[in-house]
Amino acid sequence: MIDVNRIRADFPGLAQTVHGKPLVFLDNAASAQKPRAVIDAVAHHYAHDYANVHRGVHQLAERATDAYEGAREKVRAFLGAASTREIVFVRGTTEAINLVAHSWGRHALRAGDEVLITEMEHHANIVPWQLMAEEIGFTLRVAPILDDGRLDMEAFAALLNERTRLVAVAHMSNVLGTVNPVQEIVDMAHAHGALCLVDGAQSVSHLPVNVQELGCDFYAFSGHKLFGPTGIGVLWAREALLEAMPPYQGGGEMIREVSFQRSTWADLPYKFEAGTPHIVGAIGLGAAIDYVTAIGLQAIAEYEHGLLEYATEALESVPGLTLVGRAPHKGAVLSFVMDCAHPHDIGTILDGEGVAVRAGHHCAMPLMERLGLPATTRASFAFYNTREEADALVAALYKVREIFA
Ligand code: 7TS
Repeated sequence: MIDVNRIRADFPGLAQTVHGKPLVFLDNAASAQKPRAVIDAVAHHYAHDYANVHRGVHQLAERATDAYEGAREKVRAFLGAASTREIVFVRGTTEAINLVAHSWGRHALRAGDEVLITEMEHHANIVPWQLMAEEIGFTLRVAPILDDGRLDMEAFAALLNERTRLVAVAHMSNVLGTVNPVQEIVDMAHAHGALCLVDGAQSVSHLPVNVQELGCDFYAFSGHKLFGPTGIGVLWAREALLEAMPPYQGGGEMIREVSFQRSTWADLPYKFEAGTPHIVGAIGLGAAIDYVTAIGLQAIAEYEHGLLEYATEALESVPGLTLVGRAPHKGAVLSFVMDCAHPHDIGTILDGEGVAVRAGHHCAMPLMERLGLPATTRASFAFYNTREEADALVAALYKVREIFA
């Protein structure tokens, strides 16, 4: 069970007022607040153990390397991966997908091949494929969604064929909250000889993930949405795939030997970690993983499901408000529009009431076009949010009605 008051006490960022009102932070899908454990791990490392990794012969370099590689092991266990050789530290989900598109894509894709994505993808899982499609000449295909925000599985199945080489799909939509049936999608992709990349940016902080159980081939996520630092994220991929893929960036750390004639590559995962990495970011991410693991992702998922049900019913009571995204299996993301006000104006009024949400296209412009909306307002919950905060959101929305309706 989640003891939300005890959890809230761990997050110093939550205990403040904005515009004279208690902060109600409902912008977790954009980025999450940090627990003291993460802040302290980062500060401690900079204060006591800081040095570059892998190269020094001295005590601090050894401590920094141990902490950095220790974080990699925490990520491995968190994802249920077979080996730390499969855990590549990157800047975030965006860089992870670009790495796959540029390295695997350039190596494996040919003109005439197809990459299949969905209508609910974030720009980070659209644009890298467009860039590579332009270069290589493969075709980008898009599986549609149903009106309630579910993926249209029949249409998805019909789009799979012998030319499909990769299916790249969000585990959970950042706009609709939809949780996609990833295991089924992976099985369908594999049955057609295609690989499957899962964009886990929104899922890792809300539900248990085990890459070996999912059976996918690539999994990407960002540390900052998992209560860790910005600028650090993870690409997990099967070892055999990473072995076959050429380096993404060249430089220090990623080589075995360099001469002016030719260079050879370091072992996994270092082949994909050119340059000095975000050492302290990785250590902070390790602390974040320890934190959420101690609470338990299953307990988090159950608690947030209760919040979602409560907030959904509360928002439905607001006259003139329409929820966008009603999939039966969804995370605690509530996008909505109101008949009386523009999403950005709603966001501004809510901010005045202390309620932090996001308004706009949420980096999913093709999805907004499918929905026939220029923008939505989005309240996204984390396990430190409460039913009282959902009530505060609703009260602030009544204020919006008072002002605009
Ligand atoms: N994929 C999904 C599904 C996302 O929600 C995001 C970020 C990304 C990829 C990119 O992650 P990044 O850490 O590399 O930027 N989504 C959001 C959002 O919904 N609001 O701000 C960022």
